[in-house]
Amino acid sequence: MTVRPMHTVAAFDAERVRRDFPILAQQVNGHPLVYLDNAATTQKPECVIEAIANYYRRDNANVHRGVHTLSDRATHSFEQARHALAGFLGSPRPEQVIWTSGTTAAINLVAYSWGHSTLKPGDRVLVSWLEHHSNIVPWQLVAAATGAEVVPIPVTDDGEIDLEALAGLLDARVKMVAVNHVSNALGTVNPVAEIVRLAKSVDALVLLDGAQSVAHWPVDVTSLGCDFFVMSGHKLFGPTGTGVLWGREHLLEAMPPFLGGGEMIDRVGFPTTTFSGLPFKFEAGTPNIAGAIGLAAAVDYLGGIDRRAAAEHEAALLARTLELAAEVDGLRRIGRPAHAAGIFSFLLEGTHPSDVGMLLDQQGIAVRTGHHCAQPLMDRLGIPGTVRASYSIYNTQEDVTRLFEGIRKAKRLFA
Ligand code: C6P
Repeated sequence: MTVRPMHTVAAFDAERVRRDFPILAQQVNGHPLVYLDNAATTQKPECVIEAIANYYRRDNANVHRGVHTLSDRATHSFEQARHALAGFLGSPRPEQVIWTSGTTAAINLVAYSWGHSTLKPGDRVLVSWLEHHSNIVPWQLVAAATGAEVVPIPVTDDGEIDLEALAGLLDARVKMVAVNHVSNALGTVNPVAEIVRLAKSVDALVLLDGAQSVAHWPVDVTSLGCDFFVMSGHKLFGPTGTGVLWGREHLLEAMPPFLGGGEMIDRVGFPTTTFSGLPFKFEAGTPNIAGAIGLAAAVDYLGGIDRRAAAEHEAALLARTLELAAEVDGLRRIGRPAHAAGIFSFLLEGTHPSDVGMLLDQQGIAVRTGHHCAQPLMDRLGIPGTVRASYSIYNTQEDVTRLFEGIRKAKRLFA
């Protein structure tokens, strides 16, 4: 599959990239918008918005059903989108790409389908203390139903997975190690190769939650060595309500359907029904056709970006952030991972995170505050939550400067 760039950015230029995102050119509360909530959701380039609008303007029809021209066009674009995502993720076959509504739905699919059919009393699923709730709760639900146990992998005070502790937890009871690629709360980039190597030493499967990694650098599921990889389209410049479960073919083949209904069947009868093969076995009901097409447009857009340069640009934004943070009395960075993606979590002495967030918003600066759907991690670190600034390809050094002007103003107001 070849990705055809819509346009090529010769040298990485955040100002140029920025102009592709119409939402960024607005004032919020009387100030130019500084959007630093990219870990929650990224903004969408014009080409993604256009792809969705054009689909509804010209091609809208249901897929895999009709003999008419519009249905044929919709089906073609929808399946082309699957090919695009397969190429983007380095999947050997497009059939290994299952459309979901996002990371949460993808993890639930694995937990229910694989978990219910495989886990037995006494089996263990390891998840780290760094996980988002969506990589904890589905496993707890399946554990409650099967008698398996969910065991947390310790993390260090710096916010890194404790690999020695992980090694100590591994034995024949462990059937699944489910961890994120990048922590949404702290930005920690987890050492996937080492985690996979350890998990494989006891023949456990590895599910990698890539919700926070795919937008920051190219991901190749084959070289990562994981068994399942999950992601959300809306954190990758695509629309909400889209996502992917990627899995090894033999595992997906062996897993029973999760949801039943149209699309996923071969033949329905009484008393028995037979099911479709991959990927349709896991795609009951009318899918998010426009969403898949929009996500493919986002992937196409990224094909025109020098992603290595973009990653270096984001690293430079984080480096400058840490320099400026060191100059602010009473500012405490939360988590100090050796390898971090463009996420900066902090607390300001004597203030509540949500008050800081509101004061920043008044200055047109969008950040997220709270527990970031990572309550166990907040408990582990002994804090109620953080203020989180998260960077993307369209953020600039000017945004970093504005963030710290905002922080200093908040500090003065609370003094
Ligand atoms: N994190 C954040 O602000 P969904 O909602 O299904 O698209 O993604 C869930 C999810 C799973 N794993 C990780 C690592 C995530 O960061 C998220 C979403 C957002 O941090 C919303 S809570």
